[in-house]
Amino acid sequence: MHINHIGIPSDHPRAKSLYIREKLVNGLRRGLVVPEGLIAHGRGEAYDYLIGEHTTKTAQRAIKAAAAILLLSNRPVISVNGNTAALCANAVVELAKVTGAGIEVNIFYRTEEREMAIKAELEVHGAKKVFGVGSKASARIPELQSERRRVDPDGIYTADTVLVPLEDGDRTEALVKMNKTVITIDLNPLSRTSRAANITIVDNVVRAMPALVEAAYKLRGTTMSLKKITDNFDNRKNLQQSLKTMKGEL
Ligand code: PTJ
Repeated sequence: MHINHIGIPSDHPRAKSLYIREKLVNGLRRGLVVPEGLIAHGRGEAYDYLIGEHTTKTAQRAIKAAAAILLLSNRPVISVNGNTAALCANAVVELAKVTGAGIEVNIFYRTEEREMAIKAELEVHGAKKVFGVGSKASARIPELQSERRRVDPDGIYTADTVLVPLEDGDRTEALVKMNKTVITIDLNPLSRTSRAANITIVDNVVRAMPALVEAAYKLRGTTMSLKKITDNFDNRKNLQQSLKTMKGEL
């Protein structure tokens, strides 16, 4: 049995889940994550438990459709908040590379220090350009009151597709109203975000983001019609299927 430096034995039945918590706590200490982010994660954990803490077939279908949309888009952008930066900055950068997407920092609890910390974290993982930091976030999403309304005119504001992992519902609704295609990753299939998005991946961002990278690499090299994949995807049905899976687990 191996015990790591933070004291989690590798054969602990919930080791994986505890490692993820540690990543977030570490992110909090480094100024990426807000305390509220830990609460949000706790809610996510409860839903993760209900789907069996693995990427379901239903989530895989959404991941494939999301990868296809990202590849088809002219100006896709990945929106990054504190939790996403702490949990999977690496996969965000990789996904941006394979799909040609931009990366933008967009946070609910906005401070310049956090914006800079998240940008630096993305750069450590290889991001060359990060939108939305400081005065660059000079455009406004109409009808949105939170700090999330401030976006980069060269990023989210003019994107055709936006990936918004771990989101609050308001902005998803506002982005859809702006005629953007919105993809989200949210473990709660009942959230306003999940219902408002065009494609919802009901999975832990820790698994979904690397799975998106893999799907994008696969689809990039195939002759399959990406349009057909996206046309055949029905988000409402997919969400219902996720709920069924949760009931089945019970
Ligand atoms: O970094 P900031 O300032 O932008 O703040 C980020 C948080 C997450 C605090 C903020 O966006 C927030 O308050 O989010 P909500 O409204 O609590 O929504 C978070 C949603 O993400 C909930 O539906 C959770 O179930 C879900 N969630 C939490 N952790 C994960 C998750 N979904 C996927 N993977 C996770 N690890």
